[in-house]
Amino acid sequence: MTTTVVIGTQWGDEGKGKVTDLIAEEADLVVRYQGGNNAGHTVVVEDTEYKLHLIPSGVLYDDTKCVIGNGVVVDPKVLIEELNYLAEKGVEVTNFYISSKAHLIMPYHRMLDKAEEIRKGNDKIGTTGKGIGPVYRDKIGRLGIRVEDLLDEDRFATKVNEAVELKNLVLNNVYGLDTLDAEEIIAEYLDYAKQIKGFVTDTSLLVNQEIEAGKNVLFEGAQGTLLDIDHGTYPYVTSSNPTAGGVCNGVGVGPTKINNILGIVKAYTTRVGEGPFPAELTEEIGEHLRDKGHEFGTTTGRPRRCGWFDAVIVKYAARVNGLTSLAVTKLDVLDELEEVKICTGYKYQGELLTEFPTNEEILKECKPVYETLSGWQEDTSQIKEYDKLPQNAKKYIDRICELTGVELSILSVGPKRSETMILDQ
Ligand code: 2SA
Ligand code: GDP
Ligand code: MG
Repeated sequence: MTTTVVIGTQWGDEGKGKVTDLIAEEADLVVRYQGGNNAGHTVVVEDTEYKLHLIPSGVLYDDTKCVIGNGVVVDPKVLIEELNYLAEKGVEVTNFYISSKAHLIMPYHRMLDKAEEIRKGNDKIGTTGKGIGPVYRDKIGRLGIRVEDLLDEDRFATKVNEAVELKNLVLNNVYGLDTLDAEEIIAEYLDYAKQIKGFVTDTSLLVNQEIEAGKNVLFEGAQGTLLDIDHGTYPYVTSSNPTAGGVCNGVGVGPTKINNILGIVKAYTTRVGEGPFPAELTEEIGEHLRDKGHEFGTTTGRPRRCGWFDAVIVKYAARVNGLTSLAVTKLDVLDELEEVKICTGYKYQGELLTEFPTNEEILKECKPVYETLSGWQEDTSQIKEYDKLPQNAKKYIDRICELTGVELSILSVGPKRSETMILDQ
Protein backbone atom coordinates (compact mmCIF):
# COMPACT_ATOMS: atom_id res chain seq x y z
CA MET A 1 0.00 0.00 0.00
CA THR A 2 1.28 3.47 -0.83
CA THR A 3 -0.38 6.79 -0.35
CA THR A 4 1.10 9.79 -2.12
CA VAL A 5 0.15 13.45 -2.02
CA VAL A 6 0.78 15.57 -5.11
CA ILE A 7 1.42 19.13 -3.93
CA GLY A 8 2.01 22.38 -5.79
CA THR A 9 5.11 23.99 -4.27
CA GLN A 10 4.73 27.45 -5.82
CA TRP A 11 1.67 29.51 -6.83
CA GLY A 12 -0.10 26.70 -8.69
CA ASP A 13 0.09 25.50 -12.31
CA GLU A 14 3.29 23.56 -11.67
CA GLY A 15 2.00 20.65 -13.75
CA LYS A 16 0.15 18.76 -11.00
CA GLY A 17 -2.40 17.46 -13.52
CA LYS A 18 0.28 16.00 -15.77
CA VAL A 19 2.17 14.35 -12.91
CA THR A 20 -1.00 13.06 -11.23
CA ASP A 21 -2.16 11.48 -14.49
CA LEU A 22 1.26 9.94 -15.02
CA ILE A 23 1.56 8.30 -11.63
CA ALA A 24 -2.17 7.49 -11.49
CA GLU A 25 -1.38 4.55 -13.75
CA GLU A 26 -0.26 2.76 -10.57
CA ALA A 27 -3.06 4.17 -8.40
CA ASP A 28 -6.34 2.57 -7.42
CA LEU A 29 -7.81 5.87 -6.25
CA VAL A 30 -7.18 9.54 -7.02
CA VAL A 31 -8.66 11.95 -4.50
CA ARG A 32 -9.12 15.73 -4.57
CA TYR A 33 -9.10 17.25 -1.06
CA GLN A 34 -9.52 21.04 -1.43
CA GLY A 35 -10.39 23.84 -3.80
CA GLY A 36 -13.02 23.66 -6.48
CA ASN A 37 -13.33 24.54 -10.12
CA ASN A 38 -10.89 27.42 -9.67
CA ALA A 39 -8.36 24.67 -10.41
CA GLY A 40 -7.29 23.94 -13.95
CA HIS A 41 -5.32 20.73 -14.40
CA THR A 42 -4.14 19.91 -17.90
CA VAL A 43 -3.48 16.35 -18.97
CA VAL A 44 -2.22 15.45 -22.43
CA VAL A 45 -2.61 11.90 -23.65
CA GLU A 46 -1.09 11.33 -27.05
CA ASP A 47 -2.49 14.28 -29.01
CA THR A 48 -5.57 14.93 -26.92
CA GLU A 49 -5.58 17.64 -24.27
CA TYR A 50 -7.96 17.39 -21.29
CA LYS A 51 -8.58 20.39 -19.05
CA LEU A 52 -9.98 19.24 -15.72
CA HIS A 53 -11.36 21.52 -13.03
CA LEU A 54 -13.13 19.32 -10.50
CA ILE A 55 -12.80 15.69 -11.48
CA PRO A 56 -9.48 14.18 -10.37
CA SER A 57 -6.77 13.66 -12.98
CA GLY A 58 -7.00 9.87 -12.59
CA VAL A 59 -10.21 9.86 -14.62
CA LEU A 60 -8.43 8.93 -17.84
CA TYR A 61 -7.72 5.41 -16.57
CA ASP A 62 -10.70 3.04 -16.75
CA ASP A 63 -10.16 1.25 -13.45
CA THR A 64 -9.09 4.13 -11.25
CA LYS A 65 -11.62 5.36 -8.71
CA CYS A 66 -11.92 9.15 -8.59
CA VAL A 67 -13.01 10.85 -5.41
CA ILE A 68 -14.06 14.38 -4.51
CA GLY A 69 -13.40 14.70 -0.79
CA ASN A 70 -15.33 16.71 1.77
CA GLY A 71 -12.79 19.56 1.64
CA VAL A 72 -13.62 20.32 -1.98
CA VAL A 73 -16.28 22.87 -2.90
CA VAL A 74 -18.56 21.64 -5.66
CA ASP A 75 -20.35 23.72 -8.26
CA PRO A 76 -22.82 21.11 -9.55
CA LYS A 77 -23.39 23.02 -12.79
CA VAL A 78 -19.69 22.90 -13.57
CA LEU A 79 -19.46 19.28 -12.50
CA ILE A 80 -22.18 18.27 -14.94
CA GLU A 81 -20.55 20.32 -17.69
CA GLU A 82 -17.27 18.55 -17.00
CA LEU A 83 -18.91 15.12 -17.11
CA ASN A 84 -20.43 16.09 -20.49
CA TYR A 85 -17.09 17.46 -21.74
CA LEU A 86 -15.40 14.18 -20.88
CA ALA A 87 -18.22 12.15 -22.47
CA GLU A 88 -17.75 14.15 -25.70
CA LYS A 89 -14.10 13.18 -25.62
CA GLY A 90 -15.05 9.54 -25.18
CA VAL A 91 -14.31 9.32 -21.45
CA GLU A 92 -17.06 7.65 -19.49
CA VAL A 93 -16.96 8.55 -15.81
CA THR A 94 -18.20 5.63 -13.75
CA ASN A 95 -15.81 5.00 -10.85
CA PHE A 96 -16.61 8.37 -9.37
CA TYR A 97 -17.51 9.34 -5.78
CA ILE A 98 -18.46 12.67 -4.22
CA SER A 99 -18.43 13.34 -0.49
CA SER A 100 -21.86 14.00 0.98
CA LYS A 101 -20.12 16.55 3.21
CA ALA A 102 -18.62 18.67 0.41
CA HIS A 103 -20.04 22.19 0.29
CA LEU A 104 -21.98 23.48 -2.70
CA ILE A 105 -21.11 26.59 -4.66
CA MET A 106 -24.36 28.51 -5.10
CA PRO A 107 -25.11 31.30 -7.62
CA TYR A 108 -24.75 33.97 -4.91
CA HIS A 109 -21.20 32.77 -4.17
CA ARG A 110 -20.16 33.42 -7.76
CA MET A 111 -21.91 36.82 -7.76
CA LEU A 112 -20.34 37.89 -4.46
CA ASP A 113 -16.86 36.78 -5.56
CA LYS A 114 -17.04 39.04 -8.62
CA ALA A 115 -18.74 41.95 -6.83
CA GLU A 116 -16.21 41.92 -3.99
CA GLU A 117 -13.32 42.01 -6.44
CA ILE A 118 -14.81 45.02 -8.25
CA ARG A 119 -15.37 46.78 -4.94
CA LYS A 120 -11.75 46.21 -3.88
CA GLY A 121 -10.52 47.94 -7.05
CA ASN A 122 -6.72 48.14 -7.04
CA ASP A 123 -6.60 45.97 -3.93
CA LYS A 124 -8.34 43.05 -5.61
CA ILE A 125 -7.01 39.52 -5.08
CA GLY A 126 -7.31 38.50 -8.72
CA THR A 127 -9.63 35.57 -7.99
CA THR A 128 -10.93 33.22 -10.64
CA GLY A 129 -14.50 34.47 -9.97
CA LYS A 130 -15.80 30.96 -9.31
CA GLY A 131 -17.22 31.72 -5.86
CA ILE A 132 -14.43 30.05 -3.89
CA GLY A 133 -13.88 32.66 -1.15
CA PRO A 134 -17.61 33.16 -0.46
CA VAL A 135 -18.40 29.41 -0.29
CA TYR A 136 -15.57 28.64 2.13
CA ARG A 137 -16.61 31.68 4.19
CA ASP A 138 -20.12 30.22 4.53
CA LYS A 139 -18.65 26.83 5.43
CA ILE A 140 -16.58 28.30 8.27
CA GLY A 141 -19.50 30.54 9.26
CA ARG A 142 -21.74 27.44 9.54
CA LEU A 143 -24.09 28.78 6.90
CA GLY A 144 -23.10 26.42 4.11
CA ILE A 145 -25.21 24.03 2.07
CA ARG A 146 -23.68 20.60 1.57
CA VAL A 147 -24.08 17.94 -1.10
CA GLU A 148 -26.12 15.82 1.34
CA ASP A 149 -28.64 18.66 1.69
CA LEU A 150 -29.24 18.51 -2.04
CA LEU A 151 -30.47 14.95 -1.65
CA ASP A 152 -33.31 15.96 0.69
CA GLU A 153 -35.69 18.26 -1.18
CA ASP A 154 -37.40 19.83 1.85
CA ARG A 155 -34.22 20.39 3.76
CA PHE A 156 -32.55 21.86 0.67
CA ALA A 157 -35.47 24.24 0.02
CA THR A 158 -35.42 25.47 3.63
CA LYS A 159 -31.67 26.07 3.53
CA VAL A 160 -31.77 27.87 0.19
CA ASN A 161 -34.68 30.08 1.31
CA GLU A 162 -32.80 31.07 4.46
CA ALA A 163 -29.56 31.70 2.62
CA VAL A 164 -31.10 33.68 -0.24
CA GLU A 165 -32.98 35.96 2.15
CA LEU A 166 -29.69 36.95 3.76
CA LYS A 167 -27.61 37.08 0.56
CA ASN A 168 -30.19 39.24 -1.21
CA LEU A 169 -29.72 41.91 1.46
CA VAL A 170 -26.01 41.99 0.73
CA LEU A 171 -26.29 41.68 -3.06
CA ASN A 172 -28.80 44.48 -3.25
CA ASN A 173 -27.90 46.86 -0.42
CA VAL A 174 -24.12 46.59 -0.53
CA TYR A 175 -23.44 45.91 -4.19
CA GLY A 176 -26.58 47.29 -5.87
CA LEU A 177 -27.15 44.00 -7.71
CA ASP A 178 -30.46 42.38 -8.62
CA THR A 179 -31.83 40.01 -6.00
CA LEU A 180 -32.07 36.26 -6.56
CA ASP A 181 -35.18 34.11 -6.67
CA ALA A 182 -34.86 31.21 -4.22
CA GLU A 183 -37.45 29.10 -6.05
CA GLU A 184 -35.51 29.30 -9.32
CA ILE A 185 -32.31 28.22 -7.58
CA ILE A 186 -34.07 25.34 -5.83
CA ALA A 187 -35.53 24.06 -9.12
CA GLU A 188 -32.18 24.39 -10.93
CA TYR A 189 -30.22 22.60 -8.20
CA LEU A 190 -32.76 19.80 -7.70
CA ASP A 191 -32.34 19.05 -11.35
CA TYR A 192 -28.56 18.78 -10.82
CA ALA A 193 -29.27 16.54 -7.82
CA LYS A 194 -30.93 13.98 -10.09
CA GLN A 195 -27.82 13.85 -12.23
CA ILE A 196 -25.23 13.52 -9.47
CA LYS A 197 -26.95 11.65 -6.63
CA GLY A 198 -25.63 8.31 -7.80
CA PHE A 199 -22.06 9.49 -7.10
CA VAL A 200 -22.64 10.72 -3.55
CA THR A 201 -21.26 8.67 -0.66
CA ASP A 202 -19.25 8.71 2.57
CA THR A 203 -15.86 9.19 0.90
CA SER A 204 -13.87 9.16 4.16
CA LEU A 205 -15.12 5.61 4.76
CA LEU A 206 -14.38 4.63 1.18
CA VAL A 207 -10.83 6.02 1.14
CA ASN A 208 -9.96 4.50 4.52
CA GLN A 209 -11.33 1.12 3.49
CA GLU A 210 -9.23 1.21 0.33
CA ILE A 211 -6.12 2.13 2.33
CA GLU A 212 -6.84 -0.73 4.77
CA ALA A 213 -7.20 -3.08 1.79
CA GLY A 214 -3.66 -2.17 0.70
CA LYS A 215 -4.60 -0.06 -2.31
CA ASN A 216 -2.50 2.74 -3.80
CA VAL A 217 -4.04 6.13 -3.20
CA LEU A 218 -3.06 9.46 -4.74
CA PHE A 219 -4.20 12.73 -3.22
CA GLU A 220 -4.24 15.44 -5.87
CA GLY A 221 -3.66 18.97 -4.63
CA ALA A 222 -4.99 22.00 -6.44
CA GLN A 223 -3.43 25.52 -6.45
CA GLY A 224 -0.15 25.58 -4.50
CA THR A 225 1.66 26.16 -1.21
CA LEU A 226 1.96 29.93 -1.69
CA LEU A 227 -1.81 30.12 -2.26
CA ASP A 228 -2.59 28.29 1.00
CA ILE A 229 -4.97 30.25 3.27
CA ASP A 230 -2.58 29.78 6.24
CA HIS A 231 0.87 29.36 4.73
CA GLY A 232 0.53 31.38 1.52
CA THR A 233 1.00 35.03 0.66
CA TYR A 234 -2.09 36.17 2.59
CA PRO A 235 -4.39 37.88 1.60
CA TYR A 236 -3.39 37.02 -2.00
CA VAL A 237 -4.29 33.37 -1.54
CA THR A 238 -7.13 30.98 -2.17
CA SER A 239 -9.51 30.05 0.66
CA SER A 240 -8.45 26.44 1.27
CA ASN A 241 -5.39 24.48 2.40
CA PRO A 242 -3.55 23.04 -0.62
CA THR A 243 -0.62 22.10 1.68
CA ALA A 244 -0.17 18.50 2.79
CA GLY A 245 -2.01 18.99 6.08
CA GLY A 246 -5.13 19.80 4.07
CA VAL A 247 -5.37 16.18 2.97
CA CYS A 248 -6.32 14.91 6.42
CA ASN A 249 -9.16 17.35 6.98
CA GLY A 250 -10.18 17.47 3.35
CA VAL A 251 -10.63 13.70 3.05
CA GLY A 252 -11.01 12.36 6.56
CA VAL A 253 -7.82 10.29 6.76
CA GLY A 254 -5.32 10.37 9.59
CA PRO A 255 -1.76 11.71 9.13
CA THR A 256 -0.38 8.25 9.96
CA LYS A 257 -1.88 6.97 6.70
CA ILE A 258 0.22 9.24 4.47
CA ASN A 259 3.50 7.93 3.06
CA ASN A 260 4.89 10.19 0.33
CA ILE A 261 4.57 13.90 -0.31
CA LEU A 262 5.63 14.68 -3.85
CA GLY A 263 6.30 18.37 -4.46
CA ILE A 264 5.62 19.53 -8.00
CA VAL A 265 8.09 22.25 -8.94
CA LYS A 266 8.04 24.24 -12.14
CA ALA A 267 11.61 24.90 -13.36
CA TYR A 268 10.82 28.63 -13.15
CA THR A 269 8.08 30.49 -11.27
CA THR A 270 4.62 31.68 -12.32
CA ARG A 271 1.74 33.35 -10.59
CA VAL A 272 -1.73 34.29 -11.80
CA GLY A 273 -3.61 36.93 -9.84
CA GLU A 274 -2.31 39.76 -7.70
CA GLY A 275 0.21 39.76 -4.87
CA PRO A 276 3.95 39.93 -4.27
CA PHE A 277 6.30 37.93 -6.51
CA PRO A 278 9.96 38.78 -5.82
CA ALA A 279 11.55 36.90 -8.75
CA GLU A 280 9.06 38.22 -11.34
CA LEU A 281 10.43 39.09 -14.80
CA THR A 282 8.37 41.77 -16.45
CA GLU A 283 10.34 42.14 -19.68
CA GLU A 284 11.77 40.02 -22.51
CA ILE A 285 12.68 36.83 -20.63
CA GLY A 286 9.34 36.84 -18.78
CA GLU A 287 7.54 37.06 -22.12
CA HIS A 288 9.69 34.30 -23.56
CA LEU A 289 8.73 32.03 -20.64
CA ARG A 290 5.05 32.91 -21.05
CA ASP A 291 5.10 32.24 -24.80
CA LYS A 292 7.19 29.08 -24.76
CA GLY A 293 5.53 27.71 -21.62
CA HIS A 294 2.00 28.69 -22.79
CA GLU A 295 1.51 30.37 -19.46
CA PHE A 296 -2.14 31.31 -19.58
CA GLY A 297 -4.75 30.36 -16.96
CA THR A 298 -6.33 26.97 -17.62
CA THR A 299 -9.62 28.14 -16.12
CA THR A 300 -9.73 31.85 -16.93
CA GLY A 301 -7.23 32.24 -19.79
CA ARG A 302 -5.46 35.04 -17.89
CA PRO A 303 -1.77 35.57 -18.75
CA ARG A 304 0.39 34.20 -15.94
CA ARG A 305 3.15 36.35 -14.48
CA CYS A 306 6.53 34.63 -15.00
CA GLY A 307 9.86 34.77 -13.19
CA TRP A 308 13.08 32.94 -12.36
CA PHE A 309 13.11 29.87 -10.15
CA ASP A 310 12.79 30.94 -6.52
CA ALA A 311 14.54 28.50 -4.19
CA VAL A 312 13.41 30.39 -1.08
CA ILE A 313 9.81 29.52 -1.91
CA VAL A 314 10.41 25.87 -2.69
CA LYS A 315 12.58 25.41 0.42
CA TYR A 316 9.66 26.85 2.39
CA ALA A 317 7.26 24.46 0.61
CA ALA A 318 9.57 21.56 1.54
CA ARG A 319 9.23 22.62 5.18
CA VAL A 320 5.50 23.26 5.47
CA ASN A 321 4.57 20.16 3.47
CA GLY A 322 7.33 17.80 4.64
CA LEU A 323 8.14 16.98 1.01
CA THR A 324 9.71 13.57 0.44
CA SER A 325 10.73 14.13 -3.20
CA LEU A 326 10.42 16.57 -6.09
CA ALA A 327 8.96 16.36 -9.58
CA VAL A 328 10.51 19.16 -11.63
CA THR A 329 8.43 20.16 -14.66
CA LYS A 330 8.82 22.35 -17.74
CA LEU A 331 12.61 22.19 -17.87
CA ASP A 332 12.26 22.30 -21.68
CA VAL A 333 10.86 25.84 -21.46
CA LEU A 334 14.34 27.05 -20.39
CA ASP A 335 16.15 25.27 -23.25
CA GLU A 336 16.90 28.34 -25.36
CA LEU A 337 18.22 30.64 -22.65
CA GLU A 338 21.93 31.58 -22.57
CA GLU A 339 21.88 31.82 -18.82
CA VAL A 340 19.44 30.89 -16.08
CA LYS A 341 19.07 32.44 -12.67
CA ILE A 342 18.01 31.02 -9.33
CA CYS A 343 16.77 33.25 -6.54
CA THR A 344 18.61 32.09 -3.41
CA GLY A 345 17.56 34.79 -0.96
CA TYR A 346 15.93 38.19 -0.60
CA LYS A 347 17.42 41.56 0.32
CA TYR A 348 15.16 43.39 2.76
CA GLN A 349 16.29 46.75 4.14
CA GLY A 350 19.94 45.79 3.63
CA GLU A 351 19.52 42.41 5.33
CA LEU A 352 19.77 39.03 3.55
CA LEU A 353 16.74 36.80 4.15
CA THR A 354 17.01 33.11 3.28
CA GLU A 355 13.78 31.99 4.93
CA PHE A 356 10.44 32.95 3.39
CA PRO A 357 9.02 35.95 5.31
CA THR A 358 5.62 35.54 6.93
CA ASN A 359 4.62 39.17 6.53
CA GLU A 360 3.19 40.48 3.27
CA GLU A 361 4.55 44.00 3.86
CA ILE A 362 8.08 42.58 4.15
CA LEU A 363 7.68 40.30 1.13
CA LYS A 364 6.52 43.23 -1.00
CA GLU A 365 9.79 45.04 -0.28
CA CYS A 366 12.05 42.01 -0.85
CA LYS A 367 14.50 42.18 -3.74
CA PRO A 368 15.70 38.87 -5.17
CA VAL A 369 19.32 37.78 -4.79
CA TYR A 370 20.31 35.67 -7.78
CA GLU A 371 22.85 33.03 -8.57
CA THR A 372 23.54 32.79 -12.33
CA LEU A 373 24.18 29.49 -14.09
CA SER A 374 25.05 28.86 -17.75
CA GLY A 375 22.17 27.75 -19.93
CA TRP A 376 22.33 24.54 -22.01
CA GLN A 377 20.81 25.77 -25.29
CA GLU A 378 19.83 22.30 -26.42
CA ASP A 379 16.41 20.73 -26.93
CA THR A 380 15.69 18.56 -23.88
CA SER A 381 12.13 17.65 -24.85
CA GLN A 382 13.07 14.38 -26.54
CA ILE A 383 15.50 13.16 -23.87
CA LYS A 384 14.34 10.00 -22.10
CA GLU A 385 17.18 9.33 -19.65
CA TYR A 386 18.41 11.69 -16.98
CA ASP A 387 22.07 10.90 -17.72
CA LYS A 388 21.63 12.05 -21.31
CA LEU A 389 20.68 15.59 -20.29
CA PRO A 390 23.14 18.39 -21.13
CA GLN A 391 25.63 18.92 -18.28
CA ASN A 392 24.38 22.44 -17.57
CA ALA A 393 20.77 21.24 -17.33
CA LYS A 394 21.87 18.63 -14.78
CA LYS A 395 23.78 21.29 -12.84
CA TYR A 396 20.64 23.43 -12.75
CA ILE A 397 18.47 20.59 -11.43
CA ASP A 398 21.15 19.52 -8.93
CA ARG A 399 21.31 23.05 -7.61
CA ILE A 400 17.52 23.17 -7.20
CA CYS A 401 17.63 19.96 -5.17
CA GLU A 402 20.59 21.16 -3.13
CA LEU A 403 19.01 24.51 -2.27
CA THR A 404 15.65 23.01 -1.38
CA GLY A 405 17.06 19.97 0.43
CA VAL A 406 14.79 17.50 -1.40
CA GLU A 407 15.76 14.79 -3.88
CA LEU A 408 14.45 14.53 -7.42
CA SER A 409 12.15 11.65 -8.38
CA ILE A 410 10.56 12.87 -11.63
CA LEU A 411 11.68 15.23 -14.38
CA SER A 412 9.21 16.47 -16.98
CA VAL A 413 10.29 17.95 -20.32
CA GLY A 414 6.97 18.23 -22.13
CA PRO A 415 3.21 18.03 -21.55
CA LYS A 416 2.81 14.40 -22.69
CA ARG A 417 3.09 11.28 -20.57
CA SER A 418 6.03 10.12 -22.66
CA GLU A 419 7.97 13.35 -22.07
CA THR A 420 8.96 12.36 -18.56
CA MET A 421 11.93 10.78 -16.79
CA ILE A 422 11.29 8.75 -13.66
CA LEU A 423 14.43 8.40 -11.60
CA ASP A 424 15.48 5.33 -9.66
CA GLN A 425 15.47 6.07 -5.98
P1 2SA B 1 -9.75 31.96 -5.95
O1 2SA B 1 -10.53 31.99 -7.22
O2 2SA B 1 -10.47 32.61 -4.80
O3 2SA B 1 -9.19 30.63 -5.60
O4 2SA B 1 -8.48 32.94 -6.24
C1 2SA B 1 -7.61 33.31 -5.19
C2 2SA B 1 -6.15 33.28 -5.65
O5 2SA B 1 -5.81 31.93 -6.02
C3 2SA B 1 -5.31 31.91 -7.34
N1 2SA B 1 -5.70 30.67 -8.02
C4 2SA B 1 -4.94 30.06 -8.92
N2 2SA B 1 -3.65 30.29 -9.28
C5 2SA B 1 -3.17 29.49 -10.26
N3 2SA B 1 -3.91 28.56 -10.95
C6 2SA B 1 -5.19 28.35 -10.60
N4 2SA B 1 -6.01 27.64 -11.40
C7 2SA B 1 -6.24 28.12 -12.81
C8 2SA B 1 -5.17 27.57 -13.74
C9 2SA B 1 -6.27 29.65 -12.78
C10 2SA B 1 -6.76 30.37 -14.03
O6 2SA B 1 -4.93 26.38 -13.67
O7 2SA B 1 -4.57 28.30 -14.54
O8 2SA B 1 -7.20 29.79 -15.02
O9 2SA B 1 -6.70 31.64 -13.98
C11 2SA B 1 -5.74 29.07 -9.52
N5 2SA B 1 -6.94 29.05 -8.90
C12 2SA B 1 -6.90 30.04 -7.97
C13 2SA B 1 -5.98 33.11 -8.01
O10 2SA B 1 -5.31 33.50 -9.18
C14 2SA B 1 -5.91 34.14 -6.91
O11 2SA B 1 -4.61 34.67 -6.85
P1 GDP C 1 -1.60 22.35 -12.74
O1 GDP C 1 -2.67 23.32 -12.35
O2 GDP C 1 -0.50 22.29 -11.75
O3 GDP C 1 -2.14 21.00 -13.11
O4 GDP C 1 -0.95 22.94 -14.09
P2 GDP C 1 -1.72 23.50 -15.39
O5 GDP C 1 -2.28 22.37 -16.14
O6 GDP C 1 -2.61 24.63 -15.01
O7 GDP C 1 -0.51 24.16 -16.16
C1 GDP C 1 0.62 23.42 -16.55
C2 GDP C 1 0.76 23.49 -18.07
O8 GDP C 1 2.04 23.03 -18.47
C3 GDP C 1 -0.23 22.60 -18.81
O9 GDP C 1 -0.58 23.23 -20.02
C4 GDP C 1 0.57 21.31 -19.08
O10 GDP C 1 0.12 20.61 -20.22
C5 GDP C 1 1.94 21.88 -19.31
N1 GDP C 1 3.07 21.01 -18.91
C6 GDP C 1 3.16 20.15 -17.86
N2 GDP C 1 4.42 19.65 -17.78
C7 GDP C 1 5.12 20.20 -18.80
C8 GDP C 1 6.48 20.11 -19.22
O11 GDP C 1 7.30 19.42 -18.62
N3 GDP C 1 6.85 20.87 -20.29
C9 GDP C 1 5.98 21.67 -20.97
N4 GDP C 1 6.42 22.37 -22.00
N5 GDP C 1 4.68 21.78 -20.60
C10 GDP C 1 4.27 21.07 -19.52
MG1 MG D 1 -3.61 24.95 -13.13
